[in-house]
Amino acid sequence: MSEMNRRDLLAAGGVLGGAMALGALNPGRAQGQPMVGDEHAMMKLIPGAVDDEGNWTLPPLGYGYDAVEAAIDAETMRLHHERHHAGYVRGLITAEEKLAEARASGDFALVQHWSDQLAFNGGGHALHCIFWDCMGGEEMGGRPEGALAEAIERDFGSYDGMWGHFAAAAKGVQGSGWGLMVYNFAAGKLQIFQGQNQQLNTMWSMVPLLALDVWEHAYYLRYQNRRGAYVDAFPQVINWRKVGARYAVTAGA
Ligand code: MN3
Repeated sequence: MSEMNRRDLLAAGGVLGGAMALGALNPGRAQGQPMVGDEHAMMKLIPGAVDDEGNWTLPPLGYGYDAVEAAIDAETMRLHHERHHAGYVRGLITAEEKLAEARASGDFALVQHWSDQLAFNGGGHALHCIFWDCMGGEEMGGRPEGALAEAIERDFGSYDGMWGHFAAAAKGVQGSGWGLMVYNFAAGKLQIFQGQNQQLNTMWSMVPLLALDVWEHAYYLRYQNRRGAYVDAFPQVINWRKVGARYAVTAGA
């Protein structure tokens, strides 16, 4: 890894500790050990999802609710973070508790229900952590740089090609969901997906790098039903350096 990438990673919220190498893909954590330390850098692909003890938690945004007004109003950001995202964290914890109870009792009558809840709320928690991390900071509104910019040219032809595809996908999600630019580690390339709800339309071999929430709760106060205007405003608040930091970890760039 180049010194530039290492610096960018450390700047990306200070979340990506020293051992950034791909060895982090297989941290070999012993049962019961807390999930902390440099060997767990891959966990930081979902920034702030767990606390220092490895428990699911609602992470701070890392900027004020009014910091991304160019695209999203402060009240929407506050409600989205404090209520919607917090609700997914509670739902994720509850689902895990109920599944632990089922294992202890041997009664798996509700395993389908709680597995659905685990996927929905766990997907919601992970994607919101990434969504917040894609925005804000001094660099927001810029363009991809370095290894990520090269990968975008390689896999989409150009930045404009990528953004045109991403925006169309985000605007075209049927109902509630996400626009997602991901790193597909099965093929070693970038792709764009249309997430449905919080957990559907995945290929299981992907790490979201850029995530745009297109549930109505993400934009309705300012934009009402004009999802397209919300998507078109999003580039003004994207922090590509943080997106690039996630790419560097997943691709080993
Ligand atoms: Mn949301």
